[in-house]
Amino acid sequence: MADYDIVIRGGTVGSSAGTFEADVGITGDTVVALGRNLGAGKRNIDAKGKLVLPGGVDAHAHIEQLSGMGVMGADNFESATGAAALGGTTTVVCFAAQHKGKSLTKVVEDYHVLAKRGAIIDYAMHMILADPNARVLKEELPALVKSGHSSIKLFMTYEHTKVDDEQLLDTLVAARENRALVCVHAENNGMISWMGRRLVERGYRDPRFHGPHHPRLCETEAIYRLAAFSELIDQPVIVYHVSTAEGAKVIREARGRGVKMFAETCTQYLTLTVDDLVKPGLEGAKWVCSPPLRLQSDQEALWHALEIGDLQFVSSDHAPYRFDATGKLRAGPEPSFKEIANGMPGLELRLPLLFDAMVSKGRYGIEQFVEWTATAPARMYGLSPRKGQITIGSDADICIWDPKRRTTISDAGVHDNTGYTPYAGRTIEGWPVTVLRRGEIIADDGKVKASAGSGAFLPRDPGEAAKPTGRLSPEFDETRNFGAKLY
Ligand code: DUC
Ligand code: ZN
Ligand code: ZN
Repeated sequence: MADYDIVIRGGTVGSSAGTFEADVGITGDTVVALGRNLGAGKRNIDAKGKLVLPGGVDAHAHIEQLSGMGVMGADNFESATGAAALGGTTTVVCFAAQHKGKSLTKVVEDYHVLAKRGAIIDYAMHMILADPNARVLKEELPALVKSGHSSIKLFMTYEHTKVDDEQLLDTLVAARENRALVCVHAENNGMISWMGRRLVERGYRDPRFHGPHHPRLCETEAIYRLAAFSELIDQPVIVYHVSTAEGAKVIREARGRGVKMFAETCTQYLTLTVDDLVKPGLEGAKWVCSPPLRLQSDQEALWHALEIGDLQFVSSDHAPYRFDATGKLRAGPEPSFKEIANGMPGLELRLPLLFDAMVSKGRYGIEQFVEWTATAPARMYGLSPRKGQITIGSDADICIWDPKRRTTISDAGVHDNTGYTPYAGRTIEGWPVTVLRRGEIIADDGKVKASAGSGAFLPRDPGEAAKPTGRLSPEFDETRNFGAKLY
């Protein structure tokens, strides 16, 4: 009689607290034992010389979704989450995206149909609100948060999805009342559109002008404004994809004065620079994302901000567009940088690239890698302890890493639907060779082993992060003293 369904034997288990030698016993979909010389498993996986790490949690990926520029991404749930599994990610938080005039409830329902049909890894959903009117906030939002969609995403830029300051404030109040987190793409829309117009009017159309199109100050200003709004309403916020040293500094200052502001950066802002946009012809379009890629010195500042806790985790911002008329070149064969779809693929390579940059290059330990790519995002978004760690009672979402395996990245070697990777030609060390999701092997040695639709929806209670501080700004106290109530 076997004691467990699966035992992963002899590996080095990694957690955000450190590493230890242990076998991992799995029964059904759950981790039930951690210890030396565990009893028999129906299946035994030899992990000697390997790392046994929690499956990655990617909390920011655009899948089968119409973008803020009105472009459909290249991936469906099956292609995106199959690629994610091959790269060691077992949980994704993607976006049910409302566009103006649409019912949020219907958007979420429709998105569930797509996810249920295609997902190979487990998934939760943020709700993008492009039209946060009173009906949406009062009549639709409360039930949607209760049914496990406990985070809202807002854009401060992009034509189809941007909200103005008052809409942002209204949404922060509604989030506070319903105990939901608010995640924000923070860039100043006016600066971007003014800069874009001036550049194109003067004939500067090449992809390399996408850098100056989004001046660094557009991030600094928007994060500062968002922090002020968050402070006024006392509503926690998460700043998405911080790209600059100055952006990280504004977050540090806001946190220093007690604002409950959290933040992520993304793989590309740690591993690519604005020089990658400089390529012959339109090739640079593959590196157009927003915020744009920045400088080497920003990479250093972002690592430092992660180290000291001003940023808490690293996502992919997977936003795949093919290099053809369905995606990057949808505006015709000679688009200006303004018309190029924004985004790059990232779900599959987020963990291998970060493992290489952090662990293989000796810059950080396994504990930081696990914390920033799995444990922290799971905790932040109310998925802990089920996801993001290997502990007794957690889902058996596990990657067995060969820390020495060297891989040269190529367009042909990646598995999503984009048709290229911005990282082609790089050789990296460390790869997740076998990946389990809820006790089932879903990827092994470069092959997806699970079927489309086997991923499960993860309803989320809001985590601790979504709790307001309770420190109301003076205006609200003052109005209360007059017997008035603003919210
Ligand atoms: N930025 C991107 O580059 N792509 C998706 C959306 C975003 O904000
Ligand atoms: Zn964004
Ligand atoms: Zn995004």
